[in-house]
Amino acid sequence: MIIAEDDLNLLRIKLQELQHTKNRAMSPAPEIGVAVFILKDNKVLFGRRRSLSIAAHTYALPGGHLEFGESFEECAAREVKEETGLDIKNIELLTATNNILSDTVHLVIIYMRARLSDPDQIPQNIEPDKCEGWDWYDLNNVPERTFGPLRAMLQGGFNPFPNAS
Ligand code: 8DG
Ligand code: MG
Repeated sequence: MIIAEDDLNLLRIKLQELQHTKNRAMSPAPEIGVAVFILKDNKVLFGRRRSLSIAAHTYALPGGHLEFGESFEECAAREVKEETGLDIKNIELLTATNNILSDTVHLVIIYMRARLSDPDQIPQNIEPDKCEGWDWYDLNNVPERTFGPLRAMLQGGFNPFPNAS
């Protein structure tokens, strides 16, 4: 039987998710995620997640897990590049949240902000198995199904823009 490359990728991602879920259940530990508000004019980049084990089908910021030995800024630049192809600059730490979502899921999320190195760059959907696509959203008009902790933060008045009152 010949398996198409796309199906193989999907299988790989499913396997990774299963492994993640299994690890969480076997040895629960906080996970460190880095999520990046990329600011362009008065908009922010969101992508709709596919069926990942956490936050499936919700809109979230580009980002991922902090790797061993990595700074927050390095992680932000790497994840943004891997997921969107964009190069970012002026990467700054904004805040962190501690989200205990269930008996097995405890996320510490580091929120960063950044600007596009070249403002004309267009986001590409480099990991189509993980994301349905990227788009710029006004913060007053964020997608309905934004990932819970992120939505709560924004609804609570958090604003990633500098000089926001
Ligand atoms: P990796 O495991 O390949 O390093 O990264 P990933 O596959 O891109 O990880 P991810 O699920 O996108 O993100 C890492 C963790 O951060 C995950 O537990 C979910 C959590 N997270 C939030 N809010 C956000 C957000 O706005 N964007 C992203 N990408 N992740 C978020 O709690
Ligand atoms: Mg990600």
